[in-house]
Amino acid sequence: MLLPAILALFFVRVNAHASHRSDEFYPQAKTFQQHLGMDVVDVSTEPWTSKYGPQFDLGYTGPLSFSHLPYSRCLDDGVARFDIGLLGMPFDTTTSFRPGARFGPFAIRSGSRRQGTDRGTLAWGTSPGELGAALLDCGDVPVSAMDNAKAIDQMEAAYSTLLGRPVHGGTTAAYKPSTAAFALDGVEHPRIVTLGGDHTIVLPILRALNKVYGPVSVIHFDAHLDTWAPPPFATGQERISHGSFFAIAAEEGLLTNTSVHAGIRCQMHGIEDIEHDDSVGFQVISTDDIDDYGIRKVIQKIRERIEDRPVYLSLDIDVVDPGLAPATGTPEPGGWTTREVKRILRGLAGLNFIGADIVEVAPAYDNADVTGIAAADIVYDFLAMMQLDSPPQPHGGPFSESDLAHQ
Ligand SMILES: [Mn+2]
Repeated sequence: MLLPAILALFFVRVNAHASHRSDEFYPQAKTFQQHLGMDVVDVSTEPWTSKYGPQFDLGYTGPLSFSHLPYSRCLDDGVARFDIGLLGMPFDTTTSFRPGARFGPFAIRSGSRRQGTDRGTLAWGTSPGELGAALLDCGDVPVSAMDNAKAIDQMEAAYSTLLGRPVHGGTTAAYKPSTAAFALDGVEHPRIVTLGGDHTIVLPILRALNKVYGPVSVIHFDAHLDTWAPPPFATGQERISHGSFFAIAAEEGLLTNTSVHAGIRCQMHGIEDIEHDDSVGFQVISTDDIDDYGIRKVIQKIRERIEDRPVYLSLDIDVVDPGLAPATGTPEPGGWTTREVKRILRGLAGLNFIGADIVEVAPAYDNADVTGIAAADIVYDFLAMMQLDSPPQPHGGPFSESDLAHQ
């Protein structure tokens, strides 16, 4: 019986206090500023734009697109034109160990927020934006998380849809067409940088590319071979995993036999793994080759392997040491540094890239966003690498040719 009485008393007091406050703080209906003796500002004479200029997004604000690029749902929007599109494939249901790469596109875009594609670096000597390709974030493919066969078909359909779009044709005079010379129809096709997703996304991508270019070479940055033969007794769907998709692609005739791995250091079942890898069409550059032969030789060997063929680049973030990129499904200690990977990518500029991806970023395992930031930085490098005719020279500064370290 006591409680309702206490509550009733409380409400009476609160209401009385409220009306009392109103009278005390707003006598004669003055504004709050007037009451405090402040000058009254007529906001109509000082709109934001005349006082501070246009509204813009800060590095940490605004809707999330890659590096604040324009964003379009390109699968629907047949009007938006681009030369290089960024496309998320949030798929992770063929992962063998730690899942979570469906959040990769989000983590990479989030990691890119402080970047600008119109900003250059000393290492590149230019910026992706200056090189002329119209860049557009094409959003994410809404893939099924429940039906892998459907999801793989959805990714192929999405990639084919974008490959079939007319290109923008460049935003500056620096733009150069790059794919018509290799396309079976002789027409210039857009290029796509895909944000994975687990590594299986490359199978539907290669299927889509095959329809435009025929079989292609692949440069594959990864700690793992990803050419493993599907396990015995696997169902048709189980055969396709993020460790077998290159073997499936070779079965389907999507690859030339002139592909190359870079950064391999995984445990293997035996020499038969390497023999099978060879039959899928890959040459192996191991993680340790960078110490034994030097980074320039690593670059040279990749370039010699690919020559002037159309080439697709796929980079599994686990090629980077897990200390520098921990957020991935199958981490392998002893990897390349982010700096080494970035330097090799610069050395590949001028090859005939028809597309690229970065996969296996699983941000649930990240610390302080380091993996998402590293992945975004690598995507920035892709955008420059895919447009330049040749690798950039060392920046110079106080150094001359004779100061170059020889390896
Ligand atoms: Mn992989």
